[in-house]
Amino acid sequence: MRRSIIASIIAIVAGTALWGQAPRIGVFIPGAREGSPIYDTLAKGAERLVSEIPGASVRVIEAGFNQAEWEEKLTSFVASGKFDLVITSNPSMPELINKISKSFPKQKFICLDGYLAGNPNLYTALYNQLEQGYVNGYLSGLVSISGMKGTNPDKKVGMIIGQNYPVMDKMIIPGFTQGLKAVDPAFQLDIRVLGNWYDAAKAADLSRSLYAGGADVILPICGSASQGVVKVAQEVGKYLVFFDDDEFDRAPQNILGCAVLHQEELAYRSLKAAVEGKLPFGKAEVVGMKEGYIEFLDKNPAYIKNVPESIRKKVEAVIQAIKSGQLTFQVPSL
Ligand code: RBF
Repeated sequence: MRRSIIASIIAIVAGTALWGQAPRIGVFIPGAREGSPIYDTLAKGAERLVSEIPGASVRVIEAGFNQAEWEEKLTSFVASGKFDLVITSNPSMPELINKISKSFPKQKFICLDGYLAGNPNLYTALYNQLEQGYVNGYLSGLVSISGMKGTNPDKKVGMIIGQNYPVMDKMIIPGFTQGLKAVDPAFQLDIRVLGNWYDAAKAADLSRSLYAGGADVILPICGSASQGVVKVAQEVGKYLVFFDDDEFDRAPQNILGCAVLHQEELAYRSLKAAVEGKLPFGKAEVVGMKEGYIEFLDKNPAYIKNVPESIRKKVEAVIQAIKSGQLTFQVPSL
C-alpha cells in the first residue's frame, strides 16, 4: 500500500516535472461521444487519469461527423496552446496529426486505433482487429449453421459498416471472413456500407434487407447507427455480434457475442506513461488479445444463455489458440 502511494507520488512529481505543471490533456473526438463506445471510453480513460493527479485537467471536444472539418478543428484545438497532450482515436487521425504536427513541433499526440511510426511527437497503438473479427466471425458461422431458432441453412452472414477505410478493408473484414470460412469455406459475407456513423433509420433498412436476404447474424460497425440494427434484429428475431464494447444489455436475446476493445484502459495507461515520461513517442505499437486489450466476453450470462455449450467450447479453443500464439494474425501494412 505504502509502496504504491510512494510510486504514485513519484509519478505525479515526475509528470509535473515533465510539463512544468500538472498535465493538461485534450481529448479530440472525431465524431460524437454518445453512441460510439470507442470514443466514450477514450474520454473516460483520460478523465480517470486526471482524477488521480491533483491539478491536472482534461477537456473533451467532439469534432462531429463532418470529416472535412476535422483538420481545421484539430488545428485550432492544438493552436489554443492549452494542452500538453492531445489524445484521439481512429485510423484516419495519424495522417492528419502528421500534417498538423509540422506547425506545432512541441505538441505531443497520442492516437489509439491508428498506426503511424516515425513522428517523434506521435505515439500510436493499433488493435489487432484481425483477431477480434476472427473470433466474432467464427462464432457467427457456428451459430448460422447450428439450426438454432432464427437461423437458416444459407451460409450467409452480414455486416453494416459506417464507411470503408484501410483497417476495415484489410483487417476487420478479412478477420471476420476468415472466422466464417474456418467454419465452412462456403460462407458468404454480405456487406452494406452506410456512408456515415449516425443514420439509424438507414441502418435499419439495410439490416432488414440483409436479414431478408438470408443473413442470420449481422456485425454492425457503424457507430450510433447501430441502434437501427438492434431494433430490426429484435423485430425479426435474428442475431447480432458486436465489436468495441459490452452491448449485451441492448438486446440480451439477440446479441450472441461481444469482442471488446479495452480502450479506456489503453487511453489511461498510455496517457499515464506519457505523463511519467515513459511513452515511446515516435513508435507505433500493435496490441491484441495476448496483451489484454482485445477480449471476447465469454462470461456474460447472455452469451452463455444464447449460445449452446458445444459452440462455446469451440470458440474457447480459438481464443486459447490466439492467446497462446498458436493462431497468429499478421498485421498488414495499412
Ligand atoms: N466508429 C464509431 O463507433 N463511431 C464513429 O463515429 C466512427 N467514425 C470513424 C471515422 C473514420 C474516418 C474512421 C476511419 C473510423 C471511424 N470509426 C467510428 C470506426 C472505428 O475507428 C473502429 O474501426 C470501429 O469502432 C471498430 O473498432
